[in-house]
Amino acid sequence: MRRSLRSLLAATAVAALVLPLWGATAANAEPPGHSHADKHALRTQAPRDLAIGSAAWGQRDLVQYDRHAPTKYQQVLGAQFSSLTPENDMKWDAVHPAPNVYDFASADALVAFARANHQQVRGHTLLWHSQNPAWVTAASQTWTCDQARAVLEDHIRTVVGHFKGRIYEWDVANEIFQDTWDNGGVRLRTEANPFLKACAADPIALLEDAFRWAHEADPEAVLFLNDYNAEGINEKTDAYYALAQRMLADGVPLGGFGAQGHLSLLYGFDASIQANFERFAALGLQVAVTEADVRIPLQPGETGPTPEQVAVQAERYDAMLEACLNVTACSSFTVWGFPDANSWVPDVFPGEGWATIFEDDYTPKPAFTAMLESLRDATPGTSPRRG
Ligand code: 9MR
Repeated sequence: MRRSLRSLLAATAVAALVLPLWGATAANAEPPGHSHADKHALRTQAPRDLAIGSAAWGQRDLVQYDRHAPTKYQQVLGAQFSSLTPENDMKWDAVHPAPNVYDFASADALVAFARANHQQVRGHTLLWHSQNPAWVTAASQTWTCDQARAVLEDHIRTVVGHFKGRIYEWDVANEIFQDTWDNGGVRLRTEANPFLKACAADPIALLEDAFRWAHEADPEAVLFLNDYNAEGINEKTDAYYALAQRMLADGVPLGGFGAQGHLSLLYGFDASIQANFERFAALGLQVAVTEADVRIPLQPGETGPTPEQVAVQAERYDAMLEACLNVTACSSFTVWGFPDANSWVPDVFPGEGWATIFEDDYTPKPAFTAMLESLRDATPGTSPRRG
């Protein structure tokens, strides 16, 4: 819902007053400790069974968890969200630090937190060019395609198998296409991604098998392609659309397409996100916003944005959510962590920040309020998963 800045700020002030009353609630389950849905929680206001998620870093924030004495962060995470995505805990370097060594401690802590708070978990991620352990980077220099396939198959079967029945959506392949500005333009990352590189003669065969291995390890999980700059209809999403058609024609268990949703106020908003979701949905796929945040360029010396920037940020978050709400195949909407102090943005984009929906003292921002209202206004219906 588009609202004036004044009404957004007023509504946010009200939300700030009532939010401390939250308890852990679930969109589709009796909330632990509460018999009434919390009207100020994103998860309870979601229509159909749209999952409302946040990234969380188990190793940093969830390993220490006492459900009777949660930290403030854990209270908010449990109260507001019905889905968690491990921000780092299920990545290669975290779960597979050495050949034949798997370490699920922090990912298990995240899954345990989710279960205690009646939350679902999105798995992230199995095939990516980043955050691979040093042993993969080193070994991949001499891999044949068969060797790369064997390493990837073992990893996927082991990791997906470990979490079998506890993950509802897996980002099997993350950021596998280059951008328009990369050397060679939009094409599969057969240089940066060590697995695709080793199998550069036929990278799609490897990719398709990655989905097959994941499906065999957990037939219930919906398997996603996921990328950034993948919100609107553009050259990159055209490439994904063609890839998805090919995979489906080949009988691959591809189940969804995820647009990460990392936006910046330095750029305009591509309003074709809904049309983009609709074309993937027309293929029979689920769609999702998987990593939403909206970063703001901050003036040197300023830690906060202008009121106008705050309002535009709220509009952008809300526009992504509305695109999801308007497409029934949209199964989950996930923000990429909170509060601002936990955000990846300032490390990677110096001079930009304030990107999440909660301030560092957990005051909800106008973006939160806009999303809460849009969820309340949305038409109830059935989900793609329940058909
Ligand atoms: O938020 C994640 C950050 O903590 C890590 O340091 C970083 C490493 O690349 O990955 C971040 O998450 C990324 C996600 O896994 C894939 N899409 C882009 C996200 C932001 O970089």
